[in-house]
Amino acid sequence: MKKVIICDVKAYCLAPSAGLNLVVVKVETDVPGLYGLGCATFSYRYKAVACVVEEYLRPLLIGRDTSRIGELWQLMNQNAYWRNGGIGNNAISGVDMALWDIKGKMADMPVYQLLGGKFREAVPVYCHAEGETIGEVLENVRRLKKEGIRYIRVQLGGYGGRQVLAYRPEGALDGIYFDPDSYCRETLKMFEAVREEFGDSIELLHDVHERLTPVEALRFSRELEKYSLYFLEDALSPEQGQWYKEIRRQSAVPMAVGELFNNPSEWRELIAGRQIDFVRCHISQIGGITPAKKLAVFAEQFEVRTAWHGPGDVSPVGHAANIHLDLASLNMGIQEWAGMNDVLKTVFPGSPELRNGYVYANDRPGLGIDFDEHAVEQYPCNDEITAWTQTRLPDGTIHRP
Ligand code: GCO
Ligand code: MG
Repeated sequence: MKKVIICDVKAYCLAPSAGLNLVVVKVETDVPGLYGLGCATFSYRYKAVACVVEEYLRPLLIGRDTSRIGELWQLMNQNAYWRNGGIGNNAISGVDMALWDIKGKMADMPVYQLLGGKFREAVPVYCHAEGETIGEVLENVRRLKKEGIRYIRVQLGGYGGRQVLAYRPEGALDGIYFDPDSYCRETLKMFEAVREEFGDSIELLHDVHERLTPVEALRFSRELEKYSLYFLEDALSPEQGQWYKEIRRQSAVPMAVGELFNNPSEWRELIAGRQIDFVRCHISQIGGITPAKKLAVFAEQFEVRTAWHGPGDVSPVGHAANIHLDLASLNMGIQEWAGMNDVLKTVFPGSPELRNGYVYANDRPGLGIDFDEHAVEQYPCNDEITAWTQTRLPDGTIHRP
């Protein structure tokens, strides 16, 4: 088969929705009209990712054979010697997904076919119901249930619950204040109210977002058992992962872990040690489809399921990659779905579609999605300093977000 050669690699940065910066990578080839798209979205460091793509990966890749996806992934991963960092991995992901897109177009097949074909016709998803009051949360759960969503993540207030400013000492620094104790107490009341109204007609999920200390997380997991969660996400920070074995020993709440991880090796012990139940990676953060597929297969050996990260700061190209992987993975558990508004559907024609609780990929070759490059001017990126991650405990101590 004639080799198809990489002729150019470009990064496009834009914020078409909710001020969330997206990074889309385009790999162009020596075949007129044949190109691939990938997601390299690290919203808060988008300029750094685009720089790695265009200043380092582009010269490394021009002239190389698009068909050799595995070889090129390794080449990119080790080219800077130091590896497995978030910025480099996102840049690699953009190219990796684009190469899978190109291969699918050349084979005239959707990527899920290249990954082994469908296990299901569509992907079950979970959506977010949140609110500043329990009443608001219940209202959003009712709305999602009416739309046919069966898996619903419920959050009272932002991550870590509602802001608590009452206990700050004089001169305390600005930030997003939260109180772990009131977060746990109020969240338990929220679950009581949700189960009271909806019984077991819906599956409930919740994201601790790494905000609790290990013993707080252990206690919280045990108190949550009566509400039969589908999973509890990021009960611990990545740095405290060793505690999962203790939580597993004392609690039957399914654990979902990993959106903050950069390298599949971070899951190794958690999966092989049977300490967690779902892998939650931000696929561009670990380097794209190539490592994600390997991780899914490894997890399958232990009946750990996938629950790929699917928030607003994943581009529709990244959501398409999630869906293709989901369709072709036996151990797909659930897919997070932050939704796709009309602007995103216009900028990214062919985006996967949500219908009655399931997301459908189209059957076009490759990832089946396109990208309107002119949208970059129309939707410039947001360069404000990231505020929501400046989180603090009641006494003003800075705390992980
Ligand atoms: C989730 C995540 C996100 C992240 C966000 C960071 O479970 O979807 O926790 O909400 O916080 O992607 O920008
Ligand atoms: Mg999360």
